[in-house]
Amino acid sequence: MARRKIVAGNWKMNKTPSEAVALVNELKPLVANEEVDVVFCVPAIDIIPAMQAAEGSNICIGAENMYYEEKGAYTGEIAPAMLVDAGVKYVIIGHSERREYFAETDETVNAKVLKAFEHSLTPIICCGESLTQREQGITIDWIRQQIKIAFLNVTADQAKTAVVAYEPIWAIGTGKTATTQQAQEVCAAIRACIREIYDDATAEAIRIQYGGSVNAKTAPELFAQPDIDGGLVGGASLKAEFGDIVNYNK
Ligand code: G2H
Repeated sequence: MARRKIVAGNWKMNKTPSEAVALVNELKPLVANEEVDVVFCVPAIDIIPAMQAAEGSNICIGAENMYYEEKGAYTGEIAPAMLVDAGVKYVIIGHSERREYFAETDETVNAKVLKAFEHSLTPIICCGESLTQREQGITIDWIRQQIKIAFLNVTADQAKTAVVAYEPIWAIGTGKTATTQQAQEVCAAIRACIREIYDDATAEAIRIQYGGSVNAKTAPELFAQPDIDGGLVGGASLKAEFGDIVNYNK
């Protein structure tokens, strides 16, 4: 069965609540592609107003992060139950910016992935290599390690519903997109790794996105690759261009 494409915006630390409402209203008519799952992952404070603005559209509002504990004395953190109560379905986990600036590790990523599944949230699990790692020729080994740890103790049924985002760190916000071949090669290796951990059915069901300076020009070829099931889009998700990315097939 063909996998349904998923195109997610990652707004990062951009847009106040009122700006979020304005952006959702602007993009709503532009992203109305019923053949694609469209997700806007927004800052926590924007979730509720963005969700209200998106009502009645095909836009699903997601979160950019969550904590792996249920509740308690964790000042500044967002609990999974808070996201669920707000109506969130998707949550980005382990973005390279979280790993770099907020000390997230493969182990905390795994804890968050398990907690997300416990709450029936769909994790968008990020992985990616640095430029040095690519130049050293260890990209695939590195990604396989990230995937194996992220999926520790995750069941096959859970893994089937997960989304993995392959984001080469050197391509994030730099304007350098990985070539289509580079992106497809790593996404195929991720699927092969999932096949090794689980089975064919899980590998065929899981959705793998490419992320890293995706734009309206690069999206059609990237999304046409056999192992790329959509994109995680940063900069270009904050403007009308996101509509063209979502409508890559039109
Ligand atoms: C990679 C991506 C979104 P950008 O971080 O996750 O951002 O498209 O700006 O490179």
